[in-house]
Amino acid sequence: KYHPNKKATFVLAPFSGGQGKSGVEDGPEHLIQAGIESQIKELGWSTQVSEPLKNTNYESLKNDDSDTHGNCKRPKIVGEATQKVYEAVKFAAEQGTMPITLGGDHSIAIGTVAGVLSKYPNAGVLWIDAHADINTPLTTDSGNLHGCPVSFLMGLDRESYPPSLQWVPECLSTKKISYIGLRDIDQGEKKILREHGISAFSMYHVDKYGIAKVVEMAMAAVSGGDKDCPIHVSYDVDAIDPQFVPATGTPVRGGLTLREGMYIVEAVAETGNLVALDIVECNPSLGTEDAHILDTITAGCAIGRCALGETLL
Ligand code: NNH
Ligand code: MN
Ligand code: MN
Ligand code: MN
Repeated sequence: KYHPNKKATFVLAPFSGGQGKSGVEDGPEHLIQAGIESQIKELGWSTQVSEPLKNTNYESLKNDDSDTHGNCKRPKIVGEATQKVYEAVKFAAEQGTMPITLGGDHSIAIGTVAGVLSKYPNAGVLWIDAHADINTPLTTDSGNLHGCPVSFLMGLDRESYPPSLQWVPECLSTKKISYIGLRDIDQGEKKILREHGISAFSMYHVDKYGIAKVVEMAMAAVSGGDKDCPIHVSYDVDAIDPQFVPATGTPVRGGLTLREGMYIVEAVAETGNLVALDIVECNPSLGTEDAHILDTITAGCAIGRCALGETLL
């Protein structure tokens, strides 16, 4: 419904400053090398590529130990990179194309979700992840900002934000997000989820109801009764079990099967309501053998194809 002309923009976000491990900045290049763009073209989409971070070397700035704010690590580069991603995603959406953002760590979703919500203010977000990524600068233990994007988008604990992230619009309602795949949530995050009544389907719910019912319930939760509600899927590949997706920074066992992971985006594709997709946290440096890298990157490509309609007859 939203993209009858089948135009997509690949927004490349080779950024790793939202967490400590290097290599995740190579995710976009590996996905492109593996053919994600040509695979989506084969599905009838025309594509273009946007590289908002092209002229900045964040990797060289990553070791600046003075870049901290309270417990938050590297807020300056996270603030700058996410703002660039925001502008690129916003522009891609305003042109009437579907932004497909390739990360990079999940902090970049600060930019993607804010960009998508500026074009589609009532969009719902499906956050597919082993983690809730809703720590605030006051609750984070690790200080890694890839564990915090959702709280910034909601404006939680706003007075604690580093100056470099004060540009982030308070754009995401606690009623417009639903999680699928959760299994490693920090205590402070549990409290936030509970206090705000945020919709969340953990692996327990996937086992209990099955993935089809869970996706249906998650879409209903973010749509608020609107059958045409636009949907942004922010897909952290660590939602899928590390036996299928091993090359990622914070693997957690007991995750989605590869088929369950693909089903989620197939079901969203079927509604015609998908307006944006992020594929994040592929870290090719963390495979201990070549097959680990290949499995991870091919799973990332499969998520992209399924979301853009591969399995629709
Ligand atoms: N909750 C932890 C933190 O805030 C882990 C976050 N790691 C992720 N999130 N990969 O998706 O640091
Ligand atoms: Mn590198
Ligand atoms: Mn995660
Ligand atoms: Mn994440």
